[in-house]
Amino acid sequence: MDLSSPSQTIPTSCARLDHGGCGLLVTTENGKITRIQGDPESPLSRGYICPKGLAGAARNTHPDRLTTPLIREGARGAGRWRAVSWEEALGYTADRLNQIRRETGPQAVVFAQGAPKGLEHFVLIRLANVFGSPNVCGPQHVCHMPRELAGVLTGGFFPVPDYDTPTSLVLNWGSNLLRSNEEGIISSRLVRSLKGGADLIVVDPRKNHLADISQSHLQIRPGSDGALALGMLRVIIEEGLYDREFVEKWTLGFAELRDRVRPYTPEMTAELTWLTPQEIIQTAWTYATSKPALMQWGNALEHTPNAFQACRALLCLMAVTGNLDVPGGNIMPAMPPVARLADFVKAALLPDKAQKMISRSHRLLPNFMVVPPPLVLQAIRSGDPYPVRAMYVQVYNPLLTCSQSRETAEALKSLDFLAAADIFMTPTAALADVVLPAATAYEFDDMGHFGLAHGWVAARPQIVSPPGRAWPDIQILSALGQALGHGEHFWPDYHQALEEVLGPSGLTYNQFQGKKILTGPKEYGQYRDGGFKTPSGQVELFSSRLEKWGFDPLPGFSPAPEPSLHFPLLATSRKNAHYFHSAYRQIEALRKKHPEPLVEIHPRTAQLLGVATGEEVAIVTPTGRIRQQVRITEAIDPRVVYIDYGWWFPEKINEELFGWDQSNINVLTAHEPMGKEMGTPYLRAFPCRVEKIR
Ligand SMILES: Nc1nc2c(c(=O)[nH]1)N[C@H]1C(S)=C(S)[C@@H](COP(=O)(O)OP(=O)(O)OC[C@H]3O[C@@H](n4cnc5c(=O)[nH]c(N)nc54)[C@H](O)[C@@H]3O)O[C@H]1N2
Ligand SMILES: Nc1nc2c(c(=O)[nH]1)N[C@H]1C(S)=C(S)[C@@H](COP(=O)(O)OP(=O)(O)OC[C@H]3O[C@@H](n4cnc5c(=O)[nH]c(N)nc54)[C@H](O)[C@@H]3O)O[C@H]1N2
Ligand code: SF4
Ligand SMILES: [Mo]
Repeated sequence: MDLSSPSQTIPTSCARLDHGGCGLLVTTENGKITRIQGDPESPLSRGYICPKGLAGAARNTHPDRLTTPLIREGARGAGRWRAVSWEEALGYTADRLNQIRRETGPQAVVFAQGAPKGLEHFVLIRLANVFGSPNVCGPQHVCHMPRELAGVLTGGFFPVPDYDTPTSLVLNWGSNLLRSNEEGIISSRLVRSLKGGADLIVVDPRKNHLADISQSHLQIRPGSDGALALGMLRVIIEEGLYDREFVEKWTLGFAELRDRVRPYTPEMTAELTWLTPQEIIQTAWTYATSKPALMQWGNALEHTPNAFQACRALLCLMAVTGNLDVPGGNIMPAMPPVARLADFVKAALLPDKAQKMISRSHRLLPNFMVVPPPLVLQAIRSGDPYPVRAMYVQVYNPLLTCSQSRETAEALKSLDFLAAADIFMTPTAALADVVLPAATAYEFDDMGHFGLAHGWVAARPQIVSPPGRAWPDIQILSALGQALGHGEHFWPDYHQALEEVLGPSGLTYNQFQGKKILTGPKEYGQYRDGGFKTPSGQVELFSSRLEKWGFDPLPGFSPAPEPSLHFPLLATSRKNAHYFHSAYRQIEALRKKHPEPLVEIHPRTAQLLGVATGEEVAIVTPTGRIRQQVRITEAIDPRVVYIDYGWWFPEKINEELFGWDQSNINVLTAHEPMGKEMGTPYLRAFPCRVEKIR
């Protein structure tokens, strides 16, 4: 790419603002981005672009960007830094990590990352494997992995909605694509299905825009999705609405499933979910008799300890209705011809990883290879199952995004060594010993979606230069690998990492860039030759592996805690259209749209509490207390409150860690109880109280 060309428009794929992957056309003049538009030719987004995507240039040129490596001078979190060269920062980091490896063992160093942006997540895992640490940590226990692992254990793959074929029904369950586009599943694809005539059912505690345009909105009690799915399965089985041929030929454990769901009568399910028996029966009938029907299932399912079981129940629904791996249903993604993930991350260097991970003593699912952060934080504090002394954190702000923030902060403060790579100084980075400035989208050659189970990878070429001394994360990790003494596993030039991934496709990066996106050939119903990729070759409604590992082999439901006198309201949340989790509150164009944290309350509840729109209130749980401003809305049930998520205040430079604990929802959440399968805590559906501040 000629970065100095006076004016050019370059096709690329958006990310690093979230991970949606919209096709974009980016115009530059004299090395500066002057315009970002949606690319109408992108098969994923067809010209769509969201407010965050439009703010991409403002983010890159923001005056608060980190532009030089920093080493801590004063006390942890005091905000006193010394600007240093890359050589000094990486040399210092490598010395500290090597010292801890020598003294305590490689497992005492944890490599952590939040939601992946591009290739850096997989280079980080490679670094951990090369270093010898089994402990890679991240939010997968609350993001995608409950759905993906439940999918793999049930039918051998993660079933994604097939928006490329007309469908008759979209069952939209705990997902809000119009605000929070997902990896490869951009709202424009859903909208096209609806315009093509598909009906829409929305399962959501909130009357959002999708609910407004739906044929039917099930305003469900937060955290009770698993019960609704079991109740629908009962109706479908008892009333003979299932796909007999598919069930007989291709499923294992139908009789056991029938017994399991028998107690979930419409009446009992109605009590658990706050719906009516008629709504449950009607939804079961519509989903089972609309051919084909696809399920747009979202992240809300993954925020209670019941997450994995709820996802299993939804998979059983897809299977028994014959909507699995059929055109217009939920299908097996067509994987592109790129390097195998296990090869790229050098998994073979650590064959006994599962036996060595911090999570081994918690007996989570044996094929869940990421340690849930609560277990890392507990190990730091307790030394159990062994001491954890250092963390390398990139693209991650756990002080805001992990459960039980105060515990998280105490744990991070007690580490012997913490390094953080970010593009801005965040509350988490502010606690570090070394802060490394990362380059962001448009500032280096990258690739999106490698290693994710969605079926494509996208080119993201460099368009402008990074500010100051910022480096791409993959370059930082490669140089750190070399400084640690593992040069043979890393690259003198980070572009070689991209070429390594592209190897099997036979394409150079430039050729890949020309194609924009790589995917595999789509083939429906491959299971007909050779079966599903499960031990039985069938869709395991009753999972033989779950049984062997000591988990419930059938989908089950455990209700969330009931509200009480002291904590009478049920809290939940959703993603914000203008931010990505805790990120980008410093970008003026986005902040203007949503300047303060808002807790949403039904008018009747607000009246009982004597609070009004705009008033600051306290929100309290047994774990903590925060403040947010009231917004009154009829879109929710009077028993529910929606708490804004991800709030810290980059402008509060004189307050402790930028006011990280003032309005942060995760001050209210707790690591325990956690789901047996993957350690998922209650991020939603927890009781709380709202207090007027007098
Ligand atoms: N209560 C509650 N908690 C939640 C959720 C919820 O809904 N409710 N959602 C959960 C989910 S689904 C997820 S995925 C996690 C997300 O958790 P996180 O990944 O921690 O979320 P972010 O706030 O996006 O933090 C990412 C950080 O990366 C930085 N960054 C951006 N681009 C780059 C880059 O290119 N390089 C580097 N080095 N840094 C970069 C940003 O400035 C930001 O500080 O949170 C989870 N936590
Ligand atoms: N703008 C923006 N886009 C994003 C992100 C972001 O932070 N901002 N984050 C990205 C990431 S990492 C992810 S994982 C995805 C997540 O995106 P989504 O899957 O859409 O998840 P959420 O927005 O958290 O919640 C979706 C819906 O669940 C509803 N909900 C809340 N509680 C419950 C419940 O108990 N049951 C049911 N059925 N519904 C409930 C909410 O009202 C909301 O409408 O978005 C991605 N896209
Ligand atoms: S939805 Fe995500 S990928 Fe698409 S433009 Fe917005 S930030 Fe970029
Ligand atoms: Mo996520």
